Amino acid sequence: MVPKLVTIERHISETQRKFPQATGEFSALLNDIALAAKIISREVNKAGLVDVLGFTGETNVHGEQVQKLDEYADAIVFKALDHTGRLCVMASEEREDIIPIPEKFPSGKYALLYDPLDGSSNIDANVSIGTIFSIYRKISGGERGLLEDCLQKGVEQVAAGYVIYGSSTMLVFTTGNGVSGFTYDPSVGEFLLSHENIKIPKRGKIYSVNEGYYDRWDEGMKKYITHLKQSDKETNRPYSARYIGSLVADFHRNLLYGGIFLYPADEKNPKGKLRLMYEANPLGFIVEQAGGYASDGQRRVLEIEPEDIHQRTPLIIGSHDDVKEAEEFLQNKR
Ligand code: AHM
Ligand code: MG
Repeated sequence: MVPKLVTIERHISETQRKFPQATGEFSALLNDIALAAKIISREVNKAGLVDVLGFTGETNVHGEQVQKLDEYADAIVFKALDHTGRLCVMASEEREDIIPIPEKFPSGKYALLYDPLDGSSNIDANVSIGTIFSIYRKISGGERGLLEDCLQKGVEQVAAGYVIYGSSTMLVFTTGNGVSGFTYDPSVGEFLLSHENIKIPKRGKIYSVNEGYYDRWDEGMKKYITHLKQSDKETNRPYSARYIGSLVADFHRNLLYGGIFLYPADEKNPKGKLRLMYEANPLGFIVEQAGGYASDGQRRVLEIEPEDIHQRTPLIIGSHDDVKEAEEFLQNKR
């Protein structure tokens, strides 16, 4: 049987027919992001060969500076999208300030925020890493984008997604009509629909947290993790512990199997470690679209009013009932 081949473009135009309110304007943007993903994926897959080929020093075989992969990924995303006329501004986890669209290119209606290579400290061990992105509508009045276009609450996102560079490369995204997953087929150079309408189980049996920090946690957090380890047939406890230390990979697994990921505030990181704009909001939008929930322990992540593009937040994300239960512990209600 010949399989149904659905590319990102086709999927978006078909979604548009099902949901007349969907505009399909993201088709081109997502395709440009997919192009960046293909290039980053190629480089990530070569990472292990760098030593073998002997160009770990300052220069590569072409006499060019060898960039760190995360800086390279940052530049690729920017270059794949700077000239399209669809974006008015960008912001990257790798850069201090917002990134204007070069004057020579037209300005557009959207702002793109991205974490070019999350978990990049894992590259040398061949662990899966990812690119995360988030798209907002331009709200400022002038022709070019400003900081205020980037500094919007997560509920204002119009699209968000991530690419996971794993045993295969996948692009998972939402434009507000459910979550779709595409797997990259390098032999044809296309991302093809492989996971339609992803839904996260209401309750999982996996917890993902860096338990090495146990001593730094507050009582509520300690009590919650102890609770997950205690046996109880009805609620499927004890849960299994799974922590890769690479957010996209931990999140992706929990999205498919069900489970909860926690990076709470602790003594050393009173605001948590992860970034609201580049990590928590995009994954929060995706998880909610899949039927899950994202919290900072006290409130819904998507409703946090951002003050700084690099601000950190505690992140508790995953299966709906698990995150709600964790909130009860973190708010000392249990
Ligand atoms: P990065 O943005 O510097 O790559 O850090 C983010 C990563 C996440 O991928 C992961 O969830 C977290 O840091 C792990 O932190 P820790 O090593 O403290 O558990
Ligand atoms: Mg990151």
